[in-house]
Amino acid sequence: MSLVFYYAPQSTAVTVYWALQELGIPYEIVEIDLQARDQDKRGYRSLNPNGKVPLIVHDGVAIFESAAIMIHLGEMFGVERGLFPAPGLERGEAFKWIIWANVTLGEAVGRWLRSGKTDAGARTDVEARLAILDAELASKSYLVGGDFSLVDVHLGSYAGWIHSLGVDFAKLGHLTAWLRRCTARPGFGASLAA
Ligand SMILES: N[C@@H](CCC(=O)N[C@@H](CS)C(=O)NCC(=O)O)C(=O)O
Repeated sequence: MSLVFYYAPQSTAVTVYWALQELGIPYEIVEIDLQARDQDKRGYRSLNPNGKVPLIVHDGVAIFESAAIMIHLGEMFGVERGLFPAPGLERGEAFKWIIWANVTLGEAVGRWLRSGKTDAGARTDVEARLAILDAELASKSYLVGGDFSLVDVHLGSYAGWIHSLGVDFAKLGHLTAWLRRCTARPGFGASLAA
């Protein structure tokens, strides 16, 4: 098995870095210097025409988009390690939350950031969508299947980033407690230090 992970610190790629720590599988890491615009080099664009990180190349197959990478790693390596649900209803829930983060939550965050954080409506939408996650976590310790999984890695990484942008989590007690549980894991610490 060969797995090459294209990474940049303080980027969406940190999510995948955390997942790889949890999985404990061997991989080669290639740092893409976004300031130096390594992502525009022809060799990189031939693997990811979007010119963005993260990207993995698994046995010669290039996979971009953090949600797709998380699902792929979960299916291939997570099930046997108890970090991703087997095919079935919980697998459907895993897809639901990972896609929701990138599409629905991400849409509001992107709109808010593109306005230079001045669009109050977008900010309200970010908070309303985080409240959906908070309500989900009112009755459970982790998002899917009762135990920590790559779904928590994906959404925990995303939620932590949103918090760092200055969104107040004071009213989101369940989300905050879950985020503390997730980010206490060594894999999270390692992803920040990388
Ligand atoms: N939808 C993509 C977004 C990836 C993305 O926006 N990556 C940023 C870093 S956070 C990037 O590589 N930017 C470089 C550029 O746009 O030149 C994903 O989830 O993987």
